[in-house]
Amino acid sequence: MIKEIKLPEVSESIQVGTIVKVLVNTGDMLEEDQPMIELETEKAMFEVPSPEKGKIVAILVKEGDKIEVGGVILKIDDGLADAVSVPVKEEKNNNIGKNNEEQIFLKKAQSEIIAKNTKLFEQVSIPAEVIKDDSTLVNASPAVRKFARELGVDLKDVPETDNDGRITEKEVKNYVKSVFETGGLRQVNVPLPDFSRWGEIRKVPMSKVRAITARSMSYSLSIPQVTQYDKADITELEEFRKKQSAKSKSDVKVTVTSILLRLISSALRQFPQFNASIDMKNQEIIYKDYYNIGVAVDTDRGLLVPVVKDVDKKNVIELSSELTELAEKARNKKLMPDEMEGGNFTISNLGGIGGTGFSPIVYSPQVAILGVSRGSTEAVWIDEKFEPRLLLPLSLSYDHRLIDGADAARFLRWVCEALENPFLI
Ligand code: CAO
Repeated sequence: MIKEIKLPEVSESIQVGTIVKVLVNTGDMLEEDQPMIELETEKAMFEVPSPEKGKIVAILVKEGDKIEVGGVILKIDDGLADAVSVPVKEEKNNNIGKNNEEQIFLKKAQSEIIAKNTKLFEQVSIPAEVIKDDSTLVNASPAVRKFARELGVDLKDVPETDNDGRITEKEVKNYVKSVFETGGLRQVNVPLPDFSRWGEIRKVPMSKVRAITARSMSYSLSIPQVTQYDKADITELEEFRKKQSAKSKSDVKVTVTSILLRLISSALRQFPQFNASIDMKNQEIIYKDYYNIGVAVDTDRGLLVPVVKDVDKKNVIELSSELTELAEKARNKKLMPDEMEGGNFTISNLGGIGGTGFSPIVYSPQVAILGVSRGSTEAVWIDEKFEPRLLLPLSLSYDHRLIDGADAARFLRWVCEALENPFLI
């Protein structure tokens, strides 16, 4: 029987994505859970596994296509029944558009998408091909679109508040007002000079991860923030960590970052304003009674921040193992959007690479982030003489609208003292 394999819902907040790579070919035997495509969305890039097995008889998408949740990715023959009723010619390659049947499937899939969108977004004219720009998925009248364009507002950013399914001029105005009230600035697209005047250049399209990072960093840096620096003496901690790792029967390596995760969750409990968000519109501070911490992971696609959930309920070994798994998933494009959501605080450890200090950018709406640089041996004046001690440079950036400098100094000192007393861990 011929079956359509559709894009499943991967996260409530994701409705559309771009196909980065098609990982299968027509004629392949597709196994259950085998990755079919690599999908890039506003939140993450990940592989989409097949929910069923069967022989691939048609692939309806190609690299660069946009696809909505429910859109058909490919068709399989599960070999069970009805196979005779749908004659399917075997494909020699996955060249879209060359085979008549595929063209029919493609047309059908496109018209399904268009019909769905036309119904949902009556005022929007969707191009008669696969959707090119996801801002067209926002339901708004041409007048509101023009108004938003004139203000430099991306309609995707405007929250729809009166639940009638359409963005109104009032909602655009309220959004602009809130952007100013929260201190967030829109990024201005300053025209660039013609760099080719001075030599050869290459233009490469920005990846989704880079585009999202650029947008979220610009917004986050518009928040008034300050960085507090300190150093923790981790001489004893390192000895303890090495002993623990040597003693450990499992493959799990206790790392500086996993120890910090555990300590930071305790610090957040001690200093609740660091585990909060600020709501300028409603003039409220939202304190969170759960402890989810993001960890910046360096991948070949750029910075990704998976979130370790309920850190306070896990020990250092469990945290080490979960962090290793999340970092691997991030590097292997296996991280799902919900694994990057819900963080209250972020740790960015660049110490494995090097550096003596840096000021991380608060990942708004979080209010603080801890930067960790490379630990190194320094001469410290102790009991009337210099002693070689291993010092770990820490930098805490914080949202100064909610956190005062003295609070930040106390928070960071608390973390340093906890690191200096490893028996507490
Ligand atoms: N000082 C000195 N050495 C450090 C260190 C530090 N601050 N942090 C880690 N190291 C060492 C570890 O001890 C380990 O050495 P050994 O192999 O001898 O034990 C080595 O560096 C590698 O550590 P790791 O990377 O395996 O483990 P981790 O848990 O400390 O870090 C992770 C995990 C995911 C944070 C890290 O791999 C990573 O991706 N860091 C980059 C984060 C980043 O890009 N931040 C920038 C964000 S802003 O653009």
